[in-house]
Amino acid sequence: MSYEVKCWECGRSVEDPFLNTCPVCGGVLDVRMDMEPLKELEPADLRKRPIGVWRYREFLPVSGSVVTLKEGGTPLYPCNILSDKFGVRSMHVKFEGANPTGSFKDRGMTMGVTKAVEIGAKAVGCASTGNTSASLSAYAAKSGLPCVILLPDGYVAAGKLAQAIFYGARIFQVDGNFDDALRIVRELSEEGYLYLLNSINPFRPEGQKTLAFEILDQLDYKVPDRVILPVGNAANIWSAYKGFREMMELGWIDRIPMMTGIQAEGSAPIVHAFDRGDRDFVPVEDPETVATAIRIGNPVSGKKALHAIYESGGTAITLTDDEILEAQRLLGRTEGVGVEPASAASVGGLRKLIDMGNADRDEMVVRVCTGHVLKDPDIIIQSCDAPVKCPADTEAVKRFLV
Ligand code: AN7
Repeated sequence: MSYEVKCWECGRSVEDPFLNTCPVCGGVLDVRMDMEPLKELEPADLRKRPIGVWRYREFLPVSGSVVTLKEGGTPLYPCNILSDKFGVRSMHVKFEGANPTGSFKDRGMTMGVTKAVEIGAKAVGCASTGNTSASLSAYAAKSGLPCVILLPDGYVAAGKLAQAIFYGARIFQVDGNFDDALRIVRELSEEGYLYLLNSINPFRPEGQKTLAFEILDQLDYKVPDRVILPVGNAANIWSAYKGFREMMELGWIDRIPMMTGIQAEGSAPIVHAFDRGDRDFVPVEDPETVATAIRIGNPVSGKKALHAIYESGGTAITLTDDEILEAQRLLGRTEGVGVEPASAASVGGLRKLIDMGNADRDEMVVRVCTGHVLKDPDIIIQSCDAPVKCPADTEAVKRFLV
């Protein structure tokens, strides 16, 4: 395993592992694995190990021991009832809610916290709409590193906040939104208070790219036509694209799925840029959506995400909050898969793309559902029918049943 960290904008090599932007041009960084040694591998070699992030360890920039909670290896559910309903040929859900802390963030954190330990970080930290903090606090606990978390006060779902508190992180609820919290934690990291583990950290997407590896592995290297993901800070769609690219470089696949990003209408800088045909985006000042996970106006990986969408021939669209919540219930009530609102965006997104005539019914589609329904119990209680209150009496219950 050998790799280089390079500026994604100007191409300069960056040696200092504590940096998360280019010291010369300020661009975002990117890890480039040396693909040559990987050419000796075959998919069958990897399959000797259990499925999960570390099945693909030769693709990851780490050589020593790892901080792991056995992340990844999440189910890829065929959704036959829903695909019939939508009238599409084939549709799967990659259920990332089945990760150790209930979201896809664990793929990045096993990698990122492993790196933090390797380079001798004294503390780790992040800003978060919730899932990043839930994940980092668990991996920090496992590694023994202190953990500092900044959250937008009042906009983090109860399950996620409870997790971060539970695992023992030091938590600050900032009087501002996610973008404010990220600005502060970036300054703290520049001043040496902590090793930053937001997705601007170049190592985190390396862990997250295993999402693409697993999708291919689980489909026996048959390439889906389209992969749909919710987009917030925009690292996950980039990471998945990167995973597909690496498999193509090795010749294990011959094309990349159309990377399709879904944002909430009130929080959609990437979709606006895509609609204009731009490769850069204008931040949204006051992002708003019921899907608090993706309530982000200034996505740090926004340019990378746009690159992934354009280069793969994909697309980006918005959903309203009502469409998101409807899709969430639909997935739960037809397929038995419980996801949080942000994740449901990928489900509602497909229906809308078909209605708009932007997706072919003949496509083989994988929708990535990034987080578990239990992350945000309040939204379920608000958006679904309330249970019936009744006396402790069989006859009374029977009357309600008819
Ligand atoms: C369930 O936790 O940004 O586009 O701070 O929790 O890679 O940011 C969460 C994002 C999608 C968006 N689905 O992924 C955070 C945070 C869920 C999420 C996203 C998030 P990116």
